[in-house]
Parts: sequence; structure tokens; C-alpha cells
Amino acid sequence: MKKYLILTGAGISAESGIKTFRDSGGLWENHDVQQVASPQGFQEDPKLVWQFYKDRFNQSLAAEPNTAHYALKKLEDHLQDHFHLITQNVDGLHSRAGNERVIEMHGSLSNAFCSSCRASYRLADLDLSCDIPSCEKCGNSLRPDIVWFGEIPYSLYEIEQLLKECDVFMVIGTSGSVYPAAGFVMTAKLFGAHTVAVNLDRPDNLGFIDELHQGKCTQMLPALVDKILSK
Ligand code: BV8
Ligand code: ZN
Repeated sequence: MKKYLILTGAGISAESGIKTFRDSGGLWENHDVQQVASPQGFQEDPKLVWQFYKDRFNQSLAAEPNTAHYALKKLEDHLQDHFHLITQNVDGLHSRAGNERVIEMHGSLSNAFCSSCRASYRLADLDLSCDIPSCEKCGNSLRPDIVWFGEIPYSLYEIEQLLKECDVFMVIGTSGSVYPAAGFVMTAKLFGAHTVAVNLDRPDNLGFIDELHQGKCTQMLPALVDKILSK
């Protein structure tokens, strides 16, 4: 049985009503990336950054997984430990769709931590009516558990191993514009994987893609998963 490794981006959640970053009307259209998604931006205006992430947290709670998320759940049910899913998304929709082998490499809207004592918190347990939630243990400000620009993504060592071992690497709903995630397809290809992309537009790192399925995730992915399961 082949080992499948999946990388998803904002495009898989677009049809759940969650804004992507770089499409028209996207998140970065109304916000300066460096202001809301960097440690410097948080240092300068933690209230603005907390408002940005609280809004997105509430939007993620109101959103539902779509048929593309459920297609990946179906694939994991079939492949079990021959399936791993890396997501750049922070909206939690893969776990809500039932996927278990999920690596949230850029963190999660549901979590926060204390920059001083590293205590971690669930946003659902915090009083979000205040501008900047504070740590119950040491009193310092909490920050969203999000990997910002200039910060090192989570689980890179585990991801590296998975990239070397997979037979098929599927990149779904991502522009391939942010590293190191955008470079994963190169590593997978280098180690002999067959690379597949499912995306509305042609991704930036197309040169390393063997098979491109251009279109909406909900239209392309369920049929693609059924084809894999029929093999
Ligand atoms: C790091 C959390 C050091 C925040 C995010 C110069 C050159 C190269 C690199 C750099 C450089 N200068 C700086 C860097 C590094 C930088 C980087 O890559 N910058 C870019 C802008 C050049 N990277 C970093 O800083 C990273 N850290 O490098 O640390 C290090 C690293 C390793 C080891 C040691 C040291 C940290 C980056 C993490 C930033 N955080 N997210 C939040 O969510 O608020 S990034 C964010 O944008 C996403 O998480 C994702 O990673 C990235 C791209 O977003 P996408 O998910 O792809 O979404 P996008 O809108 O771009 O595209 C959507 C796609 O979906 C489109 O293609 C569209 O066609 C498609 N689509 C839309 N609808 C549909 C659809 N497809 C199908 N169906 C649909 N319905
Ligand atoms: Zn603390």
C-alpha cells in the first residue's frame, strides 16, 4: 500500500467560507501582513493582533468542514498509518472533519500561550472580552498560538521524515508562496515521490508537480480520492 502525505492550505477551507490570504478579498487585502502576522507587529500593537485572531477564531467556529475535508477523512480511514496530513491552516477544520493524523505546522486559532512561562490555554476557556488575555500563572500577556513570519513552524523534523518516506505527495489549496512549506514538494520529489496538486490557480511551485488537477477542491478532491481507493 502506498504512503500518502498531504499538504493543505487556505484553498481547502475557502468553500467553508473562510477567507484565503492572497485571493481577491483575501485576509492580506485589509491587513498589513507584517502588522498582524509577525512578532514585531504583536510587540507594537498586541491589541490589534488579538482582535485579528479573535475575529478569525470566531469565523472558524461558525464554519463547517466541506466535502473536500471529508474526502481526506475518507482517505485516512482507508490508508490508516499510510496517511499523514500537514496543514498550513489554523482553522481546525481537518480535525473537525474527523482526521486524526494532522500536523498543524502553523499553529491553531483555538490555542494561545504565555510568552513568559509558556503555559498554554484554549481560547474557548479564556475571557475574550478583554483586549489582551493574560496568563493565570504569571500574569503576563498571552499570544495566539500561531507561527508568524520569521518564526519556525512546528514539527519540521517529523515533516522531514514523512517527506522522505512518502510515495505520493499531494498539495491541496495552497499558492506555494510561503516557505518552508512551499519547498516540501521539492524534497518529496527529490526522494522519489509522485507529486500531485489540486488547486484553483496554478501554484507558484508548479515546476515540481507531476500531476495538476486545476479547479475547486470540492469538485476535484472527492472524485480523486474515490479513484485512489478504487486502485
Ligand atoms: C521561517 C499563519 C525561518 C498565520 C502563516 C524570502 C524568500 C524566501 C523565504 C522568505 C523570504 N523572506 C522571508 C522568508 C521566510 C518566510 C516566507 O516564506 N515569506 C514569503 C512571503 C516569501 N517564511 C517564514 O517566515 C516562515 N518561517 O522561514 O522561519 C526558519 C524556517 C525553517 C527552519 C529554520 C528557520 C514562517 C511562515 C509562516 C507564516 N504564517 N500562517 C495566520 O494564519 O494568520 S503563512 C500563511 O500563508 C499560510 O499559513 C500559508 O503558509 C501561507 C500561504 O497561504 P495559502 O494557505 O497558500 O493561502 P493563499 O491565500 O496564499 O493561497 C490560496 C490558494 O488556494 C490559491 O492558490 C488559490 O488558487 C487556491 N484556492 C482558493 N480557493 C480554492 C482554491 N483551491 C481549490 N479550491 C478552492 N475553492
Ligand atoms: Zn505565564
